Amino acid sequence: MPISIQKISPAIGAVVEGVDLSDPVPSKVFEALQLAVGEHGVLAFRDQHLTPAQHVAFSRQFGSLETHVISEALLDGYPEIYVISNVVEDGKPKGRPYAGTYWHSDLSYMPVPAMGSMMYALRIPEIGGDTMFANMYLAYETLSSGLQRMLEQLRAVHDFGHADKRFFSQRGAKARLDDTAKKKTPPVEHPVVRIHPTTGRKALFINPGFTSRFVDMTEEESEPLLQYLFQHITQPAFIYRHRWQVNDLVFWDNRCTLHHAIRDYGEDSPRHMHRTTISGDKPIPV
Ligand SMILES: O=C(O)CCC(=O)C(=O)O
Repeated sequence: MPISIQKISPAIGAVVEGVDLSDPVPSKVFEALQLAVGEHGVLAFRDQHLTPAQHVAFSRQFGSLETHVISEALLDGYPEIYVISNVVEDGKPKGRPYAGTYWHSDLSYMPVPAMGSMMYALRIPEIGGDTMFANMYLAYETLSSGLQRMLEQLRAVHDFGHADKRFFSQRGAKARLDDTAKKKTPPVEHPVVRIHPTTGRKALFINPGFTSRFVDMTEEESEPLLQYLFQHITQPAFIYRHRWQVNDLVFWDNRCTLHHAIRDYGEDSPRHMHRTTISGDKPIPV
């Protein structure tokens, strides 16, 4: 069966059929997927039957893999797999529960952020637990030329601990990031607009989870423009919402998308996912 790549929503995402990810993909298919992920932002593959080793092998075709700083959520024997799970067995959590329940781009808080992530669904709640994805090319392209020009001159600070401050401390919850993980992730700076290395398109590169302020400005000064941009970025017309099925593998491009896991299911609804994270390059400024 030849490979087919069909758009899944007007703004972002495609479904890929005709590929079995349990075997190394031929170089022609690999090249098509590498182009497609930059173009569509998100690629969904249904009904894939993958062991952790096969998941890692497919991911490695796209680059070297990251080991997540939250070491207690790594899969035994497979440190390249970050487990996102609310399952508890014998009193021990099987992974990090309810990760990424805010808009973000994976590892934007690192000096070299992730190129892509591949999440494989092992257990899914009967209802709920979807993931939303937003198109950062469209977010940039739909701004006025004046604001585009201004943003192209700016850099922003990204900080893993910022999500705790923006989303969790206000709700009275305890910090989700411990001191060891914080020490490994001091704040970094990136251009606010980046050029995607395969499509050549400009994408906004800020996110509510990890972007704390613009460089050379205070948080207070940055907040009004950041808030405007966060609202703009996440408007419904720029979004695809993935309803997971067991055995889905979703590959997203962190250079031109944001994503947000929806926490609308409880501890009595098991959700268990494996994620690999593909290393990227330093963001290319305009
Ligand atoms: O669980 C999800 O749907 C996404 C989790 C997430 O945000 C991430 O892996 O970066």
